[in-house]
Amino acid sequence: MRGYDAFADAITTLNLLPVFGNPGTTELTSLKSLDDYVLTLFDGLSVGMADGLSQFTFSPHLVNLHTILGLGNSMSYIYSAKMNYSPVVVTAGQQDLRHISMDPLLSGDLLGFIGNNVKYKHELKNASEISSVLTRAIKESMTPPIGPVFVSIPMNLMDEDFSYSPPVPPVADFEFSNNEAVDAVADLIKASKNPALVFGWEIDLFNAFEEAERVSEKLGCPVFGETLAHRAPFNTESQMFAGNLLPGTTLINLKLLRNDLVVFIGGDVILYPYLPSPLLEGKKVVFVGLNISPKVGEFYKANVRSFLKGLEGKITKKCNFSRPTDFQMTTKIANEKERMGVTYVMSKVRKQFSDFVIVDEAISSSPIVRDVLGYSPRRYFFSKSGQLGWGSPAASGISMKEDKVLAIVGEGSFMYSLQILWTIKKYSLPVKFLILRNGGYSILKSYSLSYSPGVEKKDYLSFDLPTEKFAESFGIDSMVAGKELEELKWLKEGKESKLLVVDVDRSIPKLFL
Ligand SMILES: Cc1ncc(C[n+]2csc(CCOP(=O)(O)OP(=O)(O)O)c2C)c(N)n1
Repeated sequence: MRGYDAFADAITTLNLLPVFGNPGTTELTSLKSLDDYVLTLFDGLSVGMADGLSQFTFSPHLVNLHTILGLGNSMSYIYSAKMNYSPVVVTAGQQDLRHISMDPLLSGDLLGFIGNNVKYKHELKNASEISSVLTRAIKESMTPPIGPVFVSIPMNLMDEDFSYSPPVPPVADFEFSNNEAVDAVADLIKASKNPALVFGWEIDLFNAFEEAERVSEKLGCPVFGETLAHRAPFNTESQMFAGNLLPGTTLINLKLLRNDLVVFIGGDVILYPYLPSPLLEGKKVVFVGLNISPKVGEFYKANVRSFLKGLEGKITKKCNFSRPTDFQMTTKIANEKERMGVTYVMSKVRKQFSDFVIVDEAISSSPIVRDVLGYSPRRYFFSKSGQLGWGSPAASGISMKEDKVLAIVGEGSFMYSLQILWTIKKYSLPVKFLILRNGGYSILKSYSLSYSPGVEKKDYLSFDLPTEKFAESFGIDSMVAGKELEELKWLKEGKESKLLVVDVDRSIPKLFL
């Protein structure tokens, strides 16, 4: 069989289709027998789409990039996939090996270039490696810590004739129970006076929401969401939910001031910006999970779902926490209406889009998006890398499997991946966009006010973008919302992609200490 037929058969058998990519001459031969292809008009967008889809389906998806150039344009998306624990299989063409010693055009050290941003990388040495290397790549991507992998494909191998054996799709097994962890954490809880639970994204990954809620109700102690959770850490409708931790040591310490034990389950601590207080000093801290790498305290490796099932039978009531009713919320919403505050806007979004997957790249508004819209299973995605331009392709990738997807994006961030609108139109993807337009890079102004006063006034941090016109030029229907936000109903209707711009409050939010 020819290399290109083997490549097509292997990725079909391994359930990796469609191929997301942006091809060049070094990839054309490998694509000869493939039709299920999604074109993005900027290389990184194909990684962003595959990232969103891989996370949403919890299965690997494949990207085919154009040698070192496509790889270069995709590096921050690959880094995001790594930070998001997303099993993306990245492939790229390499120059013809028969003249590689001459450093021809479109050749380069692809493995060196991708560095440690993937967990496994390999350049094919001959076509007969196709099945085994792709199978291994998938296995590696789905072994905790889950993450992207890379295979470089020298173009001449795709024309090679060889005897092909199809791959056998590997089965990922995450039923990693750990009785020692259950006993140890149960003992710590028993010995503590006032424990707190912090849940993280693995609750969503392993669908352990019910188990998490049962354990927290039985214990009666407050539950917090991990800092900058990139997926839903808990059901926020629960009376046990006490809010999200914010990513500064001092802020975390203050929230957990009265707790002598903090149990992190399926989550981690991401910090930004630097604050001088040491993290949770003097407290007993323990982490449980499969994909996390805790920086302090004790750590037990376990699947959070089986861990919580085990823990439930070993704990008794410790506290009597129940979330107090937030009486100020209604007043806050009403007060914000005139100036189009984001809390007001999100309260309206919540009414219309409660059954939608939310992809959050709202940046300075993200804390409000989380607080007002809340979390529910497989309904919240965010990039843990801090990369702008991730949300729009990730939402588009998810919308290949889910009709109800709303990307909430800052107007600055939206510019980083504008070309995704072309892909959305071409493949009739149903993703909806809500653009929060606040006249510039608001979060940078907010940061400046706290840490570099004066910079917030710089001319380059403010701009006016006709975002609705950009959408129209790609053939995507768009509107600018009025004060009543009636247009949200229009945005929600129908399966075609639409974009709604909301001109929100331009005052600089106080986001940093
Ligand atoms: C690829 C990339 N480039 C630059 C940045 C730096 N950066 C972080 S937030 C931000 C501004 C975001 O603006 P916008 O999306 O309009 O949201 P806002 O802060 O106004 O809410 C920038 C430029 C980044 N995180 N990623």
